Amino acid sequence: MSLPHSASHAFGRIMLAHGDITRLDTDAIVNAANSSLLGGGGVDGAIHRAGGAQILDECRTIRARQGNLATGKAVITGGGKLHARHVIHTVGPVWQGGGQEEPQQLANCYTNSLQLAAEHQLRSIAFPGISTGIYGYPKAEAARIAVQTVRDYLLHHELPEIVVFVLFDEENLHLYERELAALSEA
Ligand code: AR6
Repeated sequence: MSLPHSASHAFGRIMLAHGDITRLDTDAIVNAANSSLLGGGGVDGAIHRAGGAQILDECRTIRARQGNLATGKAVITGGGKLHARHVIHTVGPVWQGGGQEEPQQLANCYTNSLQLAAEHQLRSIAFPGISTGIYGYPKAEAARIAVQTVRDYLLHHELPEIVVFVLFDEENLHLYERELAALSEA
């Protein structure tokens, strides 16, 4: 997937794609990892399967150096066999009803991933719907936080130039379309 096949725009820098994030050739794709950094199911499993052992090796090295990755933080590895040159691994919050700082933690995932991409001079980055699978975050609320956090970041930063939200399921795709349409009308 070289370009999002279903694109919407907000300020020309946010796009939507429907499908598998491992097929994107953005400078980085973001992994919805867990704090062990050692892989798992969902998009994490798909990225490690498609990217091969190099990504896991680098994750192990990072883990040996700094231990578990805290919720909301992000680290970067190479992309292994992926089209993307880098993977940014971030740990979304497990949904516990919303009173355990989950909204702020989810926003931190997006902001910290974008900052890391900018520090590495990356021009394009693709995000999955962090926490909206196994971690159980309500999808509508997660879409709102993702779009607003990225929009706010882009207003004040030149890099990354392009942000792609890659939605695996149609429900998420429609929620993001709605959020972006609301931004355009604002
Ligand atoms: N491309 C894009 N999006 C995907 C893909 C894919 N290939 N596969 C799934 N999704 P999840 P989480 C969507 O469960 O909720 C792992 O075990 C999926 O439909 O991958 O943050 C980790 O190791 C959903 O909308 O991540 C953690 O233990 C979104 O990606 C835990 O899951 C996130 O779903 C993290 O849970």
